[in-house]
Amino acid sequence: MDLGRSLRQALAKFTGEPIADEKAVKTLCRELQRVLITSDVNVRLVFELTKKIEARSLDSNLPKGLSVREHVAKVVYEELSGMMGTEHAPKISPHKILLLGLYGSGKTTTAGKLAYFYKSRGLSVALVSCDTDRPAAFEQLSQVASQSGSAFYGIKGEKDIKKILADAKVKAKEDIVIVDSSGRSAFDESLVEQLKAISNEFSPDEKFLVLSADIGQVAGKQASQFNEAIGLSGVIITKLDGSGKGGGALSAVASSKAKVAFIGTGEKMDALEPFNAQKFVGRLLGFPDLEALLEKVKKISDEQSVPASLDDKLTLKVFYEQLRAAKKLGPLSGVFSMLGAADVPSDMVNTSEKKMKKFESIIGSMTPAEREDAALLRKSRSRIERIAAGSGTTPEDVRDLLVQFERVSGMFSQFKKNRGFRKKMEKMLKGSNIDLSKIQDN
Ligand SMILES: Nc1nc2c(ncn2[C@@H]2O[C@H](COP(=O)(O)OP(=O)(O)OP(=O)(O)O)[C@@H](O)[C@H]2O)c(=O)[nH]1
Ligand SMILES: [Mg+2]
Repeated sequence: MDLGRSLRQALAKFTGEPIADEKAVKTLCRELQRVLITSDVNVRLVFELTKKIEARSLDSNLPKGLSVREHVAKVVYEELSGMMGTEHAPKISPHKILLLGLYGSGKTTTAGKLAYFYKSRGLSVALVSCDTDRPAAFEQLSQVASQSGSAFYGIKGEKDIKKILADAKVKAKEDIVIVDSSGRSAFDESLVEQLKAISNEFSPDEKFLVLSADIGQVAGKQASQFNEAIGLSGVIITKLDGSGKGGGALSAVASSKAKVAFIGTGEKMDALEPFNAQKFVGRLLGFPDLEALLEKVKKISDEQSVPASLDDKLTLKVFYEQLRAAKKLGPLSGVFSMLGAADVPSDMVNTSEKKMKKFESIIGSMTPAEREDAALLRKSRSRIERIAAGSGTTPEDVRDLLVQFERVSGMFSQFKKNRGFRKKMEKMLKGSNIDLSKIQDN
């Protein structure tokens, strides 16, 4: 089961709802619960998350320049990112790293990937084999070192960690020195002893616990155990590419006292990246550029001459500017897909784009006086015909725009009396697909 796909489907279902109201938000939250619990996210975390999403989504104080759908998408993105963790900025300067963890978690592979990571940032790297227990560990790390183009140190068959590390200390002049250690089938005292001994000899700057995403929320418990016993600088979660439990592993570590530092997303040397929860969740939700998009929306709405107060009148001119603002955001289809509504039938997206273009040219063909006072048009068939001819549309199209505009104006004046305004506006928006919710007083 693909977490990203399920999350995108849940969000697309919401953005495709006719009305983005309380009921739709509740349905979205239930859907998110199901998806996240399937990804082995702890049930308590899931409920905390959806409670926050629900409360923030239904908050009637919409941030400036956002429609309800954009707002909810942003809230889901922010809360999910918050639950998955934070951001790690790796030190790109000489330092020493110890990798530790249970059997098969990916320590040795990760040593190579980290080496590759630092090498491609211009640092020289050495790998040191301190897995004195597993017979083939020495050869495996030596291979990984040559794959990643790094130096390799170790003493084959040597069981004494002190000797290995003393030897490496003399020989290794590289910027980054990474020690690979033995695994265990479970957390135990003998492993803690061994890791403490390595720490004493090697004095690592970073101690990274390597965990496989397969273990899901158990990752939280392991992170806590190792953190208490030896003090971690971070956790590396591997095999995120093949596991349906990645969400569970990441969120569990985020809620422990340890933090995710890197994630592994494949067996190849380049399949490792510093963890960034927002980037990760953005990718899952299918809008890697959400922040950029929202920035754009905000910038444009700041530039707009939206009615400054409730006493201002909504004119066709403002309507036109709103329309232009929406167009500046790029093709609507792109905006839709960034909001996770990739599954909206393409003909629906195309129709609304076409309609927007028409509206824009119709308003462009009006005189300034007509844009200020739509009543001039309502009464005059000849004006409507002139505008239709000037914009290459039909009088029907012009009337269609006037009807839309009137519905919006009607709601705008109701806003003065009615706090439930936004919900009605959302209903309206469905028909035009123009983001008129920007016409508001805050
Ligand atoms: N798909 C995938 N496989 C991975 C990833 N990281 C490691 N593996 C695979 O996981 C298996 C175990 O990896 P190792 O690096 O040997 O694990 P280890 O922790 O060193 O294991 P021990 O030394 O036995 O404790 C190998 O087959 C790796 O190729 C990853 O991010 N994605
Ligand atoms: Mg190993």
